Amino acid sequence: MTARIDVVSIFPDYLAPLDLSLVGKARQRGLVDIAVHDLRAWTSDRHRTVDDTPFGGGAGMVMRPDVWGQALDAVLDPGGGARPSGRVLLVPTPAGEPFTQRIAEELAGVLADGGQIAVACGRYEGIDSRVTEHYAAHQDVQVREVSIGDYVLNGGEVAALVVIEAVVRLLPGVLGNAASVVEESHGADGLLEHPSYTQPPVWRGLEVPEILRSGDHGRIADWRRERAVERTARVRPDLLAAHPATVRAARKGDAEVLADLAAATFRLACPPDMSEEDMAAYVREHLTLERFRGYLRDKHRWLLLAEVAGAVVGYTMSIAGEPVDPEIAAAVPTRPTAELSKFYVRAALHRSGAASALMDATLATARERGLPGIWLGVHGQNERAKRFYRKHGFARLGGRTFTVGSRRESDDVMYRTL
Ligand code: JA8
Repeated sequence: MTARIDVVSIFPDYLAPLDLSLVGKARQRGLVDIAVHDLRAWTSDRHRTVDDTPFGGGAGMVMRPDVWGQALDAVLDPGGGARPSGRVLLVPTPAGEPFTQRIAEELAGVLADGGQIAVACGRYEGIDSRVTEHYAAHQDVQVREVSIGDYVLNGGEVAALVVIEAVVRLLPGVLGNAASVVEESHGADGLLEHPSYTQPPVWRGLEVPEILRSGDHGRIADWRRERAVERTARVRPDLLAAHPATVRAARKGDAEVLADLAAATFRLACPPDMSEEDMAAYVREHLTLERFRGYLRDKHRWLLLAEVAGAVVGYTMSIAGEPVDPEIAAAVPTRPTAELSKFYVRAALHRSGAASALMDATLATARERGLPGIWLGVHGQNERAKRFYRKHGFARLGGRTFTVGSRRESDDVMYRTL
């Protein structure tokens, strides 16, 4: 039995777009049978009345249950028995549950099994509440009141178009390329999409990111995942609740991702007035791929990575051993000691829990190494970082000055016992 959708509205012409594009083609190809009905066909008075004033008072009009009952009995044919699979009465309303890709998948499942969806498009202040109550009590009708977003439309018709398009494209045979269904935003991994680019390589002075033209499919996949996670963190941090940060030790093969991440995050900890040239010079000198390969081989260092949804979003590097700076050596109260030398998280993920997970793992690793305390240097003006370190048990020991490029900078030195 073909999938069947009935739409009931006082403005059936509003549903004309269902003849077009992908949904129109699916109908022509017999993949789905969609019928649009005029609610007024089920009125019985001279004026074809569908609404009346609300009991209890208030502005506007409410749609009459008797008219809707006639209409829905006719299109749903409950108990008619001809349709073996599920029936759904779908009511778009701002008071409904949020319509999601998951609901679209469930509705597509009902249709694919030969079921039926009847969409009731309300107008005015909505439909008399007894209508959903009545059909919800019907053994083989599932009532779903859904909202397509937190705003108010003039009626359910546009919301019905949204729901029908989201559902029909999931029906077997509708989309040519099945992979595009699972690869896109709100697919299985619950992340927003990475940015996409096509020809030309330079447009109005804007270049396609070099990595996408490199042909290195492993690095391209990593880059896309990082951009997807970053975008999700910025725009929809709520979606990241499903992807708690995890921490692991960095391995030999991580040198490249570490160098990229270090170059991207270094400027976050720099004073706001530091020049691009000074920052770039520091990155070229200290944060190269070769440097990280060396760091990863060094027995006195341990590097940890924070990952969110499979993307590396932060790292720490710690160094066990005597402080090189004699002033710091004199100030650190316990021996042996270690320096928390680098602690960086991508800016978009600063509030994601990745930093705390990294800190917890870094301190745990220091304890496993039998270290009684750990110190760090943080730029004196980096109040956000200092607050974070204080929250994680660090306290100020003193200060130090050092050079980046042409500038003298001053750090706070902080310390905590383990
Ligand atoms: C409305 Br009236 C009416 C009916 C359905 C919907 S869905 C939405 N966002 N607004 C208004």
